[in-house]
Amino acid sequence: MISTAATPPAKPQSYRTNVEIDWCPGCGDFGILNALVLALQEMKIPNEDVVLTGGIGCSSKIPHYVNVNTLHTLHGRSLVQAQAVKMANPRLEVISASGDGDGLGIGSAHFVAAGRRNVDLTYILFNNGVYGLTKGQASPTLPYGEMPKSIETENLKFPVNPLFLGLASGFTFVARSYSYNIKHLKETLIRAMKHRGLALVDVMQPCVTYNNINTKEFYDPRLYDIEKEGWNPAANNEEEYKQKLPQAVAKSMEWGDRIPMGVFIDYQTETYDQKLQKLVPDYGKKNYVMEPIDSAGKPLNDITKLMESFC
Ligand SMILES: Cc1ncc(C[n+]2csc(CCOP(=O)(O)OP(=O)(O)O)c2C)c(N)n1
Ligand code: SF4
Ligand SMILES: [Mg+2]
Repeated sequence: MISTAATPPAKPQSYRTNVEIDWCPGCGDFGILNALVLALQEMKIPNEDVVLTGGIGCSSKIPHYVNVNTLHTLHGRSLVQAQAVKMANPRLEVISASGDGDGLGIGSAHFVAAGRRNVDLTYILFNNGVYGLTKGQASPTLPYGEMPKSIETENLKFPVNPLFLGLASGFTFVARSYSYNIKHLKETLIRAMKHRGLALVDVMQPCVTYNNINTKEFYDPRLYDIEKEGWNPAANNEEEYKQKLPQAVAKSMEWGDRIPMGVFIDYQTETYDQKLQKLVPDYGKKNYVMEPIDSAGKPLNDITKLMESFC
């Protein structure tokens, strides 16, 4: 399903829709919605220039609640659609939302493939350790041996660490934040959107209905900000990146009495569209999706040459 922001804004419009939110009261998803809306307000990006995609899950319903162009896609495909949108129209600010099941279960191959491309967009991972929408089964991030109240035996699988996998796959901005720390989350989202390249924001997002272990009470005393403890994630060239990456990986592995949050790596390097520009001379200069069409959808300009350049 695709919807577009209502009427063109004469003045900035609210970034919230009137769609009724059906998340459980107290769900960490509300904090992510609030932080995203505040981030868009602060960046003053026109509603019609933002595209937000979601997969399937409680978290993936967020496109319905944000007044921008939205795509509610297939399970595990949020990042796929987001990359396609950005490549078709690099002018847009593209954000992809996904649950830990959506993004790291069924969507895990796309997560890794996206890291290898480095398309300029922001990926928000709602990390609650469970499949909330389907009644709390263990998700790929649930720690080994844990048994939240929604499952009948302890988790027999080892978890996927989104930060570690993001760093290993090549995401050029990797961060963690927390849905009950709106200020940190809003600022992290702004930094992620300003980053030129693929940004991952792993958000600790308690599911108050099914996960009675990874709760607010669990995270509040444990989360600490690595940047406040002196870590500088900036890598401005390949040499700095190679030097910082192992340290960022080591930090990403920390889990226990202290859980790190903040930006782990912020590497400025060539994006996928910059590489495409070298192959397709007009790419990025001309906005192909804005080419005029007639009422039957036929292009009014001759685009034969353009199509040939993609073959
Ligand atoms: C192809 C397919 N397989 C399975 C499902 C069932 N399903 C719907 S949502 C979901 C998992 C959602 O978990 P997560 O992505 O963590 O989102 P949350 O609800 O926790 O926010 C599953 C398995 C589906 N909709 N489509
Ligand atoms: S089931 Fe969990 S993740 Fe889904 S809305 Fe309720 S609290 Fe949030
Ligand atoms: Mg989940």
